[in-house]
Amino acid sequence: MINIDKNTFKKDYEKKFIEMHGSELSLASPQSKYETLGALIRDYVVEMWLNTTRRYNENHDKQVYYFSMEFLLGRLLGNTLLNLGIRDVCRDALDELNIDLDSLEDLEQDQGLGNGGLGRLAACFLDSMASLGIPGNGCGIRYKYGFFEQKIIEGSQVEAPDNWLRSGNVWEIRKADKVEVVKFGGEVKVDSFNGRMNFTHINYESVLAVPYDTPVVGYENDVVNTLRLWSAEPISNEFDFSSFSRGEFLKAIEYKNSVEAISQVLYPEDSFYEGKRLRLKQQYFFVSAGVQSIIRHYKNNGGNLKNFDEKVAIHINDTHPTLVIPELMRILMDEEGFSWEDAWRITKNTCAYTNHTILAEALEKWPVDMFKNLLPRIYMIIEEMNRRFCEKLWNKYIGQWDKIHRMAVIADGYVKMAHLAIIGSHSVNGVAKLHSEILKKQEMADFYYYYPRKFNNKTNGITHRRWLLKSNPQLTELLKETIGTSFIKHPMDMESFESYADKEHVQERLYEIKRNNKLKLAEVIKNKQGIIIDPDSIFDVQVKRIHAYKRQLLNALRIMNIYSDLLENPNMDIVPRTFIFAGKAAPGYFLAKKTIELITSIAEKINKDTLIRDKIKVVFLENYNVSLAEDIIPAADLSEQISTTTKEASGTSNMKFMMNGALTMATLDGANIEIRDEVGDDNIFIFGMNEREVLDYYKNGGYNAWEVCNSDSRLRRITNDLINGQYSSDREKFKPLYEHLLTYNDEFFVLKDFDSYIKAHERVDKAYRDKHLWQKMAAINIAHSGIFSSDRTIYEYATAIWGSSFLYKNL
Ligand code: 26W
Repeated sequence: MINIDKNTFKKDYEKKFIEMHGSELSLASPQSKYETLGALIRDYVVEMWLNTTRRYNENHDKQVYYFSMEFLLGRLLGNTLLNLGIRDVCRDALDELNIDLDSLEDLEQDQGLGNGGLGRLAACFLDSMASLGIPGNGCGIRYKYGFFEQKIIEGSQVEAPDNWLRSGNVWEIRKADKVEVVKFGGEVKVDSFNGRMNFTHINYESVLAVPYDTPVVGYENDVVNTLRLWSAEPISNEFDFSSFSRGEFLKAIEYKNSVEAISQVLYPEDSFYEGKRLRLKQQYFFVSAGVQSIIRHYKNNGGNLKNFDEKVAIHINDTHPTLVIPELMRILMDEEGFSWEDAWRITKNTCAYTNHTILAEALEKWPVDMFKNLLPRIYMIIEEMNRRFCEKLWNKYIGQWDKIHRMAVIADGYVKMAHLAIIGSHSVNGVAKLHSEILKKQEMADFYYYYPRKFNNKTNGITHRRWLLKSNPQLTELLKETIGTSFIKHPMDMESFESYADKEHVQERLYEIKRNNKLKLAEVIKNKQGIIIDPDSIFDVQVKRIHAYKRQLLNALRIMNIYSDLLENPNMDIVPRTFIFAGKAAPGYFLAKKTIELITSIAEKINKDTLIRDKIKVVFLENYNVSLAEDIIPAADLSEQISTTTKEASGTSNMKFMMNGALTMATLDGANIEIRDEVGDDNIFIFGMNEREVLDYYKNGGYNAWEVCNSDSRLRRITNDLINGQYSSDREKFKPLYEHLLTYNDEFFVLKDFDSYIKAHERVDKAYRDKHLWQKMAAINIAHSGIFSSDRTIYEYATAIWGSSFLYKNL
C-alpha cells in the first residue's frame, strides 16, 4: 500500500508537473495535467513493481504466462488509483489544485486491443491475478492500431482507424534491453551428428521483437505484475543497405514496412476465421518472442530447464497462441539439446488451453503450403507431432480411418489449431458449464473420449473492482453500509446482501442509485448523440458485438412489433421503455452491418413519431468500448442475453449487468444458466428453446421459418415491414435481412423464439410496475453476483490448472 497524504500528493504532483513541462500549472492544458498524473502514478508504481519482480525471482515462484492475441484493457488511470488505494487522496489533492480527477480520467484513450469478450476476459484475468497475488504475466501484441473506431454515418457503420497511441501512452515502458529476434521463412537444413539429427534454419528473415511492459497493479496488496506486449521492428543491420547504396530506396523501405506491418493492426474478427498470412505471422511473432523471453529469464534466474514445467505455466487463450507448443518444442530440442520425449513431456505439462467458441466458422486452420513457407521448422515439428499422435490412434482405433482422419492435426491440406492445442496441453477448458459440456459431448467428443481427464470447465468471471467498485460507486457505498467491506476482498460475501432484499429502505436506495446512474447515462447520450431519453422508462439494454447468433435482430423485431401495436393503439398501456443498443460489426460482415442499419432506421422512425414518443425510444450508441460500457452497465434495468441456445460460450456482460442490479432477459445459454441457478427462476426472465430442442433441429432439421411466420400474424406484419417501406423508402434496403430470416431459414431460429420472447417481456412489464418487487429482484441478483468475480475464476485456474502459489488463499 502506498501511504500518502493529500499534501504530499499535492507537492509531488506540482513537482512532477514542473519537471515534465517546465511551466506554470495554472496555465496548463488538460492533456498535460493528465500526463503529469499518469507519470506520477507510474513513478509510485515502479518501486512496487521492482519489489514484486525481485520477490518472485528470489522465491523462484511458479510463473503464469497468459498468452493472448487480445487484451481489452480500456482505461488504466482510475483502476490503478483504486487498486493503489489512493483514489480519494488523489481526488482531494487535485481538487485543491482546482483540477477535476474525473475529467482527467476521461482524457485517457481506451486501450482497445481486443474485439470483445475474449480480450476483455484477458484484462479481467490480469487484474485478478495481481489482486490475488499470483505471479502472473500477460503476453501479447502491442498493436499500433487497436480495434477500429466505429462511426455511425447516415445510419450505417463506418470504420476509422483507432490511433490510440497518438498522444503517447504513459503506462508502458519500452524495454530495449529485452528484445528478441523472431525468424520467418527460409529453409531447414538437416544433418546428423553423433547419431542425433540437427536442424539448422537458414536463409530466414529476422524481425526484432521489442517488448513494452505495462504494470498490472493488484488491489491494495503491493503486488505489481507485468503485461508484456511485443512490437515488431526491423533489425537495423538487416535494413538492406546494399539496395540503399544502389539507390533502391523503395526496396529498403519495403522491408521496413513489411516488418512493421506485423504489429500494425488488430484483426477485427470475432467468431469468423479468415486464413490471412499476416495473422499467422502475428501469432508466431508474439508467441516466439514470448517463449524465448520466458526461457531467457528462467535461465538467467538460475532455473534448470528439466524442471521448467514445475516453475512455468503457459496459458493459451483460444487457439490464437497455439504455436507456443511447437515453439517450446523447437527451443528445447534444437537449442537446448533435449530429446523429443523429454521436450514433449515438458511442453505438455507447461501448456493449458481454453476454448472460447464452438462456432465452426471461428475454428482456425492454416493452409499447409502457407504454413510451411512461413514457418518451415515449426511445420516439421507439427508434422512429427501429428505422426506420433496418429500412430497412437491407429493402435487404439484399429481400422477406424474416419475417426483418425477427423482427429489428425494435419488433414485435408490444413493445420488444425484446436487439435494441436488439445494434444499439446495438459488441460482443455470451456468457459461455462454448458459450453464445457458441449465441447465434451459434441465439438470435441473424439478428443474427450481419448483424453477424458484433460477436459474441464472454468466458468468465466469479471473483475468486480472495475465493474462494481469503480463504475458504480454509489452501489458500492450501499453494500459497504449494509454488509460491511469484506466483499471487496471476498466477493462471495456479497451473498449476505440477500437478507436486505426485502427491506424497504434498501429497495428505496437501490431505486435511487439506479436512477442516478440512469440520469448520468442520459446525460452521456444527450451529449454524444443529442437524444433525450426518459430516466423513468425501463432502460432495456443490448450491448455486445453485432452477430447473428447474438440475435440483435430478435430484439429489433420485438421493437418493431411494439411500434406496430402502438400505431394501432396509441393509448396502449405499456411501461415506457428506452431500448439501448451498442456494438461493432466486423467490417466484412454484411448482415451484421445491415442489422445496425435496421436498428438506426427503427430509431429514426420511432424517435421522431410524436404520437408515441413518450412511450418508447431507441438509441444506438456509437463506438462501444470498455469506457462506454462502464457508463451503460450501471444504468441498465434489463440486460438482453438472447443468443440462440448453445451458441454463446459464456457471455461476460451478463455478469457485469447482474452485479449492477440489472435483471436478465435470457435464453438458457452460456453462463446465463449459471446465473439462473444462482438467483432462481423468479429473479430472471427465461425464454426460448432449450439446448435439446436446438441440437435436435441442428441434427435432424425440421425448422421451417415460413411456417412459423405464417402462423403468427405479428410475425407476418413485422417481417413484411422489413420490405414494404416502413423503415426505409428504399424497399430493397432490408431485404437481405428478410431473406436471411425466411428464404434462408435462419440458422439461429429468431422467429421460432419470438413468441416466447414477447411473453417474457410481458412478465418484465408486470414486474417493473411493482417497484418493490423489481428492487427486491435486483438485490437478489447483486447478492448472488460474487461468484462471477474473476477472482473466483482465477482461483480455480490457479489451483486446478496452473499450480500457482498465492498471496490470498481464502476467497
Ligand atoms: C479467428 C478469429 C476469432 C477471433 C476471436 C475467432 C474467435 C474469437 C473469439 C473466440 C471471440 C470471443 O470473444 N469469444 C467470446 O469469449 C468470451 C470469453 O470467454 C465468451 O464469454 C463469449 O461467449 C465468447 O463469444
